[in-house]
Formats: sequence, C-alpha cells, structure tokens
Amino acid sequence: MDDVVWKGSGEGLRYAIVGGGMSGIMAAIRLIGQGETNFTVFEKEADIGGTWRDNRYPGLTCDTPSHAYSYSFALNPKWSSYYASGPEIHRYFKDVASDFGVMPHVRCNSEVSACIFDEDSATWTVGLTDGGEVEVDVVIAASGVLHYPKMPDIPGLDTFAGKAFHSARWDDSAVVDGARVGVIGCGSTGIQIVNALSNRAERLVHFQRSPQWIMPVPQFDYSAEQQEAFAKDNALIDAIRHDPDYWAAIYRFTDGITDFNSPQIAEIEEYCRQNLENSVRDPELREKLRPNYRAACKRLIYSWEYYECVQRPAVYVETGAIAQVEPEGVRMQDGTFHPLDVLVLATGFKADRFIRPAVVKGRGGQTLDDFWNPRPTAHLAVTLPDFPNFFMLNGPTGPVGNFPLIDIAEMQWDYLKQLLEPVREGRARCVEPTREAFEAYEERRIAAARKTIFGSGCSSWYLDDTGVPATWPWSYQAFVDAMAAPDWQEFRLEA
Ligand code: NA7
Repeated sequence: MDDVVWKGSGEGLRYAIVGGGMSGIMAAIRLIGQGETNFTVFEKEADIGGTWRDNRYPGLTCDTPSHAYSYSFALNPKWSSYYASGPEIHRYFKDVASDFGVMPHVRCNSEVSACIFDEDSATWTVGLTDGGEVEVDVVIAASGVLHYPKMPDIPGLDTFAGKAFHSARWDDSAVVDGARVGVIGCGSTGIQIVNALSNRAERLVHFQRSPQWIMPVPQFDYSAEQQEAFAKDNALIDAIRHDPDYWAAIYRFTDGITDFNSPQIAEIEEYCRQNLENSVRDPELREKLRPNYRAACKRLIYSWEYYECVQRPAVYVETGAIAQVEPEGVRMQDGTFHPLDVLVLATGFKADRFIRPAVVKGRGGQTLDDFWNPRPTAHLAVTLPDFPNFFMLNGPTGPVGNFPLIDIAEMQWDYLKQLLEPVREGRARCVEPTREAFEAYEERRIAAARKTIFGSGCSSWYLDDTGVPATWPWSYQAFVDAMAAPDWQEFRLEA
C-alpha cells in the first residue's frame, strides 16, 4: 500500500446506503458506532424493514431461531418464541433502528435509480426516481435479495374473479376464513401460509409442482419468567446463540452442502425421509409429498407443523400440472377443476435483481448489467472490479443456504470496514478488487458450486440463468475465514 494523502483526508467520507432492511440498518448502526454521521439510508418504500415489511402473510416466521436472528449488538430478551413471527421481527428491526439513532438518516419513499461513478473526482452520483441527486464517496448496496416477486406465467390468471395476489403483496381485503383458498407454491412461503390457513379456510388446495423435503424443528414459546431472566442476564441469550447443538447442526449442514455425495447430506436426507414416513399416515398422500430430488437441493424447509397441517380435513394436496386459471378457480391438465375464492401466488422471487433496476455505472461507464452478464457476482460476495468504493451486503454469491443472514451481513461489514480503512484515513481515495483476483475467485467458485447439493439436479432460486448455483459453495468456516481480513494482494488502492 502506498502511503499517499488524498485531498479528502480528514473531511470524513460520505456514504449512501441503498436499502433500509436488515443489512442497511446494520450498516447505518456500524457507521454511527465509528463516529460517522455523513450518510443517508435510501429506502424505496414508506417504511423500513425490508423483507419483514414486504411479507405480511399469515404464518410468517423466520427459519433461523429468533435469538440467532438478532444483531450481535442488540440482543432481544423479549422474543416470544423460538421461531418468532414476521410482525415481531419487523418490530424488532424498527425498534433497533430507532434506539441506535438510525431514523434521522433514513429517507423513505426514495428509490435509488442510478449510481454513477466519476473517475476524476472518485465520487458516486446517486440518482433517485424523484429526480434528486446526491454525491457520495461510498455506496453500500444493502438492497436485499428476494424483493421482486416472480409472478407465475399461468394462462388466464388475470381472468380470476376472486382475489389473486403474490404472497409478498398480501391483500388484506381478501377473506380467507371459511373461504376456498388455493396456494400455488411450496417453498418456505407456501408451506407457512398453508400451515396458518389449514384450520381457517373451508377448503385449502395446496398446488405443488415440486414437493419439498421438510426438516422437523422444535418450536416453543418463551415464558415471561424466561424473558425476565434474559433481560437480567444476556449470557443466557448468548448460551442460546452459541448453543453447541445448534452450531453443530449448522456446521454439519454447511459442510455437507459443499459436496452432494457427503455423508452429512445423506444424514439430512435420511432425517427428512423419516419425517415423511413417520408423519404422513395416508400412503397416497405420503407419495404425493415425496420429492424426486435430493434433500437440501432446494432450500430446505424447516417446519414443526407442515405434515400435521396438511393432513387436516380442509386441505387437499394437488401435484398435477396446472392448465389454466378460470374465473371460478384453477383447471388442471387432467381436467380436474378446483373452485376457489382466493388464490395466493407463493411463487417466489426474481433472485438476480439485487440493487437493480437501478443503473449502476463504474469505471469507463461499465454498467452492472454488463458486468453481471451472464450472472450476478462479486468478489467474495462484497466488491466488484471497476466499481470502486462500492460494496454489497448480502450480495451475489454470498451464503444463503439456511445460514443466519444477519451474521453474514455483520461479517461482511467487518470485512468491508477494513477495506475502507485506507480511504477513511486518507491514504487512498478508492479501493476495489483487481480483475485478476476476481476472475480467479469466480473460476474457483463456479467449479465448487457445481459440486454443491444445490447443483445436484433440481430447479431453485439458488441457480443462476446458466444453471450454476449462485451461492457460497464452501463451508461456513471458509466464509468466516475469508471475511476475517482482506487479502490485500487482491485489491487495488488508488491514490
Ligand atoms: P421459492 O422457494 O422460490 O418457492 C416458489 C414455489 O413456487 C416453488 O414451490 C415453485 O415450484 C412454485 N412455483 C413457481 N412458479 C410456479 C408456477 N408457474 N406454477 C406452479 N408452481 C410454481 O419461494 P418462497 O417465497 O417460498 O421462498 C423464498 C425464500 O424466502 C425461502 O427460500 C426463504 O429463504 C425465504 P418449483 O419448485 O419451481 O417447481
């Protein structure tokens, strides 16, 4: 590293944080913690909270236990249960943002439409859809992964006479109690909605194009006494967060996914298979619910209740192919007709968007769209060559395989903070990875990704357009190690 002094030295950097969800709030708190106040969190919606604001469907929970799905610096003694509900998690993020002084920095209803790098001044111009523009030194893209709903391409969908809506755009005016409800999709979302409506709807049809493997997990409420004890002694919360059994399971899983022939995957598969055999009584239903691909190939579903709920009298599992939606319901290719009042489309998200549709231009006017052709990627999931001082939190190729994403974001922050140190201290004005380092990473990553369980022959939102798993292909520990400190050989500092 050259010891040079940049003109901006000592004046403090200006930051734009794009997105007011879990990672954006964390980034803002970290900046405040290091005494920096020259930043704005741009939030496209009217409220913060990201995925926990968008998703309001009945039965929403996180698939990471609540005490683990908490910031390390803001433990929450009040979690009501082992897996907390969506509204409770949304409240938590809002409370933390408010308690840590983030809110004065948040600009809601401010969608970022462009980030343009100027090579002469080494600054980014952040454009907003309302026409506003802000100049900053650093962009933190914390825009989330699953925020653009994927609507199914089913003929006749717009002819449906009842209410039809995507799971992430829940229609509060839709009456589900005592109604005939169809739920299309059996990812985490469809499964949770079916659980919640299984004793509310008069008839509930669960349309499953590809049934899922279900990992049984415990669920229980915390008593008032336990919550009081947590408040008095954070060590009790830490004991849950660092529970050796929980971490052994995380390591078993994350080591296992790196190789679809691993004994860990065989063990997970057996566990899920036993769950199916032992929980579903009717042999016909059991076969309908049996996936025809490896466990954990799609994101594994964690549920303590799905098999119980799906066997309730009101629920019918439909595994045939949908022919079309008609005004009164859904017609299957074999002619079967399911009359419905409400149709919920739990059909997932466009997982390749990240900060897009914002137009991002780095050195030489290169666009992110071009850089991300054929696939979104980033060096170690955080930085991009030719996009100086541009950092991604929970960006492409980061770990998404049932890991606590909140931990991932915190580790990424600690890493990018180190990368920015020379810039903060005025020893450089820009930092970015070298193209050689990035290309070597990408080559290694793709080769490893093909061997992961995600690439073992099923469709899922983990796969990019070319069929390569877009996730971190190595172990959890490998990620921890990679984020511990930058390898400065891989970076270019511009004076
Ligand atoms: P997912 O996991 O992407 O699941 C989407 C589901 O919708 C899945 O079962 C799909 O079946 C199904 N789908 C999608 N399009 C269609 C059409 N056209 N017809 C029938 N079925 C369809 O999304 P989720 O919202 O459940 O979960 C996303 C993540 O959020 C989850 O992994 C957690 O991280 C939280 P397919 O498998 O493609 O056959």
